[in-house]
Amino acid sequence: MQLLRPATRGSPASSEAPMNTTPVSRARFLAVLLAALMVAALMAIAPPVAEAAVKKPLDIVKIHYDPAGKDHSKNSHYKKEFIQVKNIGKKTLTLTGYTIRDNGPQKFTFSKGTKLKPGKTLTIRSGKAKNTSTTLYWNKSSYIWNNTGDTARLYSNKGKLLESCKYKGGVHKKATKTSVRTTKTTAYC
Ligand SMILES: [Ca+2]
Ligand SMILES: [Ca+2]
Repeated sequence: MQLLRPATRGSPASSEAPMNTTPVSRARFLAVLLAALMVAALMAIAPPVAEAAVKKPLDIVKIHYDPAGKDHSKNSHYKKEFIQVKNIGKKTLTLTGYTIRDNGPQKFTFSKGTKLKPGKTLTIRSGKAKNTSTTLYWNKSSYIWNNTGDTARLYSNKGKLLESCKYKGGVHKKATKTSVRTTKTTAYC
C-alpha cells in the first residue's frame, strides 16, 4: 500500500516512491532502448563496401594500372598508365593542393588553380608531358600503380581523406569489403 501512494506535490523528495517510475513508463523506456540498440546493431552489421565509404565531391573513378602490352621503361609507356577522378558534386571544384597517393611514397599534388566542373573527369597520367584541360601528368620517370595491387588515396587540400581505393591485380569481377572490381588492366574505384 505504501509503495503505491502517489508522492504529494511539493513534499520533500523521498526515496520511497519516485514519481515517474510506473511500470508503463519503464516498459516504454525499455522499448525505446531496445529500438535504439537494434538500429545500432544494424548499422554495425551493414557491410562497408569498398566503394561507398566517403562523402566527397571528388571521386576516384578508375585506375588504369596495367596498360596492354609489356611494361617497357619508356615515357611513352608510363603515359599509358593513369588514374581518373570525377567531380560528382554540383559545383565547380578548385583542386589546388588536393593530393593523390599510392601505397608507397608517390604523391601527386594538383597545381594551383586546377578547376573541375560538375560531371567532368580529369585523367592523371604517370609519365611526362604538358598538361591539358582534361589530362594532367604526374611527371614520373616510372610507373606509379603496381600491377599486383595497390591503394590509391585521395586527399582534400586540408588533408582530409576523400577516398581510398584498394585493388588486387588481375581479374576480380566483384568488389569485396576490402578491394574493388578489376579487369586485367583497370580498377573500378
Ligand atoms: Ca570512387
Ligand atoms: Ca602499373
